[in-house]
Amino acid sequence: MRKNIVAGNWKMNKNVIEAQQLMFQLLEYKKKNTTNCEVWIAPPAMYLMMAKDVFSHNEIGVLAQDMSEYESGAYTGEISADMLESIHATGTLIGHSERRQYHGETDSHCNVKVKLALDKGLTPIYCNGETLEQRKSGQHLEVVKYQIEVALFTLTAEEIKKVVIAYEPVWAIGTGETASPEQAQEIHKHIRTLIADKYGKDIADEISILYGGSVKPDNAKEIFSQPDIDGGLIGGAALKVEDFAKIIEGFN
Ligand code: G2H
Repeated sequence: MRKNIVAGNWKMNKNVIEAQQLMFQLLEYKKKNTTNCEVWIAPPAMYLMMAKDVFSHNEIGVLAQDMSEYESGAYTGEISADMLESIHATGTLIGHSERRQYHGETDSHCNVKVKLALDKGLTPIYCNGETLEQRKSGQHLEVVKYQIEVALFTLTAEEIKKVVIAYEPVWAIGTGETASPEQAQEIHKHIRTLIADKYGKDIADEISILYGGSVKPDNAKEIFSQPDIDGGLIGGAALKVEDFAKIIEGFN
């Protein structure tokens, strides 16, 4: 059975005091409550070590928001797969639309990063999704197909089983606009079918596909109830423990 996952992407938010406070609030919540999904967070890179200390018994998985496509060397500002492995991170986001938009990341870069992460035993959370223009012109299924094929279809069956996919329509990110549960389900099913056609149904059924884009406490349950949606990648609503907890409880 594939995993249900709720992952919080903190993006570039919180100073060190605020970050520590939220981590302890999350730890407290996790100790007091049984959750029906895995809970992961992706804090800014400079707080990853702190997160590993706070969640010392792996109560909450710790993800990077990005990782270098290079193994090591003169790449100022970058974080390597080896560094993430050495702190026992759970994995890393790869190809978030904000990385694509502001840092020129492409599906080919993502393909290299996914492979590097897997080689180090990290879980890659491969983010993809169409823009508003692409949806309006009816290209969304084709765009997502291309993204999945380029970034993932060089992997072996054993490798792709370990990938988590996050479908995040760009038009729904941080805009307050959410894809309807039916719109999201359509794409999630499309992604699973693409994987089934290439690797077989058993493999496709093992892969967790998360939805991201303005998930909030009041819409999480309905989104998570769709058959091919296995959780969420949460941005703004992951910054307050009360909101994040309600989203996690969408699986109760
Ligand atoms: C999508 C999501 C988390 P938000 O980027 O990655 O952000 O929930 O704020 O739309």
